[in-house]
Amino acid sequence: MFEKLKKAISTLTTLATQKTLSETEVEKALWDFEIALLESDVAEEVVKALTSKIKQEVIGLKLSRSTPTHEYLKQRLASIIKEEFFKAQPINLLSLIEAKKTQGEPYIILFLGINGTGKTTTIAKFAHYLKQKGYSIILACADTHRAGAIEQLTTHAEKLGLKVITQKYGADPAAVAKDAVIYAKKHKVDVVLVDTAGRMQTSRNLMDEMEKIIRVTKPDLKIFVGDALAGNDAVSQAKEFQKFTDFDAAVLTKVDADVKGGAALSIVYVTSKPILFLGTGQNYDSLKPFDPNEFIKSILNAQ
Ligand SMILES: Nc1nc2c(ncn2[C@@H]2O[C@H](COP(=O)(O)OP(=O)(O)OP(=O)(O)O)[C@@H](O)[C@H]2O)c(=O)[nH]1
Ligand SMILES: [Mg+2]
Repeated sequence: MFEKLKKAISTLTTLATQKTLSETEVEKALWDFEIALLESDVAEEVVKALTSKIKQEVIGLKLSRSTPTHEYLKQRLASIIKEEFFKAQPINLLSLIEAKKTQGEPYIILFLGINGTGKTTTIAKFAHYLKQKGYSIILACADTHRAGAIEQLTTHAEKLGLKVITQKYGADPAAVAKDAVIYAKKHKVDVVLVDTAGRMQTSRNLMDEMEKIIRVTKPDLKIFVGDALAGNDAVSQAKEFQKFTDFDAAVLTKVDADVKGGAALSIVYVTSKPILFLGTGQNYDSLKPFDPNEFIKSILNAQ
C-alpha cells in the first residue's frame, strides 16, 4: 500500500546529507519531493502547502554533529504531517454507539459518496464489525436508483443474518431511511446503517436529495466513502460533498489496490475530517481501523 508516497518521503529525507541545509540543497530536495508527491496523486494544493511549510522550517537550519540530517528531517516531517493533516479530533465510534444505546436510542450512520466508491460493501463490512462487537444492526437501502442496488444490499443482509428495509425502485430514499429508523426505535436495534445511491458531486438534484435524507433521518454520523484510486479527483469530490453534507468522517476504500496513497492525504487535508477505517479488500473483514500515528510511521520508515 502507498508505496509511491513512501518513496517520495524517503527521497526527501535521504537527499539531505549536509549539516547545514542551504537553500539550494533544500530547493533541490523539495523539487524532487514535489514531483514524487504529485506522482503519488497528492493534490497540487496539498503539495504546495506541505512543501512551503517544510521549506520555512529547514532552510539555514544548523544541526549538531550528532544528529543525522535525514533523521532530523524525518522527525520534522512526521510532526508537520501530524499538524497539517491529522488535526481532527479522532472519533471513538464504539463509545458513541454505546452512549446512544444507554439512552435507548439507535445510532444512525449514513454512508455517502460518488458512484462505485464502495459504500455498499463498506456497509456490509461495518455490519460485520459491529455484529462482532455485540451490537444489533439494521440496514436501510436508501439507494432506490441504481439497478441491482436493492438486491446487492439484500444479499449482504442475508449473508450476515440481518434485517434490511427496502422499498421499490424509484421510491423516496428519505422515506426508506426513515422507515428503518422507526423500526430500530420500536425494536431497540442498536445501529442503523443507511446505504445511499452513488452521486457525482456535480449533480445538483442528487445533492438536494441527499440533504433531504439527512434532514429526515438526522444521522448521528455521516461517513464519506472515498476511493483511494480516485486520484486527483478525490479533492474536488471530498470538498463538494463536505459543502453539501458536512460529513463527519471518511472511510477510504480500495487501499489494497492503491500503490500511490496521495488521495488519502488529500482528502484529509482539504476536509480536516478524520479517516475512520481503510477498506483493504472485498471480504467482510477487510476493514482496518485507521491510526494516523501508524500511518505516518509507515510512510516515514519505508526505505
Ligand atoms: N479491492 C477492493 N475493492 C473494493 C473495496 N471496497 C469495495 N470494493 C469493490 O468496489 C466495487 C464497488 O463497490 P460497491 O460497494 O458496490 O460501491 P458503491 O459505492 O456502493 O457503488 P454505487 O452504489 O453504485 O455507487 C465492488 O466490486 C466492490 O467489491 C476495497 O476496499 N478493496
Ligand atoms: Mg451502493
